[in-house]
Amino acid sequence: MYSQFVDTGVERMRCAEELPELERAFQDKIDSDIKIEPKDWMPEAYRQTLVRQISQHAHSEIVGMLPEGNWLTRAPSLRRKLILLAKVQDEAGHGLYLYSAAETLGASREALIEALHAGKAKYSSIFNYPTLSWADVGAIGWLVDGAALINQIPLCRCSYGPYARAMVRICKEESFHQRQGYEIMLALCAGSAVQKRMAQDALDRWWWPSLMMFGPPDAESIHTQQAMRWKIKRHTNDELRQKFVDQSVPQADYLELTLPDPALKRNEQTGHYDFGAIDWSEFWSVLKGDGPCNRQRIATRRQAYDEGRWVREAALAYGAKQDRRRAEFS
Ligand code: BYC
Repeated sequence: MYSQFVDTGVERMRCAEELPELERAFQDKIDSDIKIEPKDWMPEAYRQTLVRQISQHAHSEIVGMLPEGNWLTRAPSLRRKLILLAKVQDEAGHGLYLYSAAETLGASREALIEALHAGKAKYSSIFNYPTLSWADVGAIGWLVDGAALINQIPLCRCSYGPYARAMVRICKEESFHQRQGYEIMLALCAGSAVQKRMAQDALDRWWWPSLMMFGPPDAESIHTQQAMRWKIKRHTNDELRQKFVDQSVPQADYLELTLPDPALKRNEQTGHYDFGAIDWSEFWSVLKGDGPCNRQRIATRRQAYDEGRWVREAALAYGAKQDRRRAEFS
């Protein structure tokens, strides 16, 4: 257990006296781009912010397997099935690295998972929408993984070492995910009229929820300012959303698809694309648990956890047996 979590009266008094100095030294480290590591002193609010963000991120990866998992048995060819299977497995891996990163901050994985299953923990709003056709798998890869990549590349430079390092590998894999999605869209758009319509329909349904992935507008983002001071976040929600729009317009043009936003227009002065108003009431309603699939997602996760209990028990029993054997022979 790290020294700042030791809750003795003496320790608390010592910390209270030294707090301003510790906080100054901590912020100096952040300002000099020195990574914070698990055993370093950190303000409690920094630790809690990281546990919140990393665990929400881990939950998003795990719940994020479900919309695409829905198409594993229905992928249109063996090649597509293999690729999708690999992608979904990558997401499970991302969830596990991220739970491990949260554990370095003293959070217990069981407690985090319990909060998810109780409907108390957040995960990305995007995974509460249904996948109605194969084109949705393409749209998720292109747009959702594309948005994730824009959000997550800056996290490779996050001030907390274990999170930043986990993000390096995650981003490499996300980049493959984005390309597999775009390649599905390319194939559909070069196919029959029906396939092209499927691609357009998927784009119409996934576009606005993808913009919401970046979080509320800066003016309503309660955590951004402090998270940027601590260099957990390097850009605001609106900055990243704009980057995503600017990147997606030429990609949609290449596919000869239409982004479902009549207000979308290049602004010659700023060099960016202006876009229409986002329906934030839909976003907040999804966050409250009232999106199209929230209840189904949590029920599926709970069932998977219960049905996997014997695997966890068997792995623990095997580990204990190995430990006993090692002790006997040493
Ligand atoms: N969905 O002050 P704000 C993936 C919450 S994984 C749900 O701006 P912050 C992928 C926010 O948590 C995608 N909740 O917060 C996986 C806060 O609520 P609390 C996940 C959202 O933290 C598999 C409140 O709204 N990526 O892409 O500064 C397959 C106020 O927001 C959302 C990550 O987790 C949302 N969209 O900024 C394919 C990346 N947005 O906690 C793809 C890491 C906001 O006060 N996370 N909220 O109750 C981040 O970068 C930041 O946490 C966010 C939000 C930009 C998401």
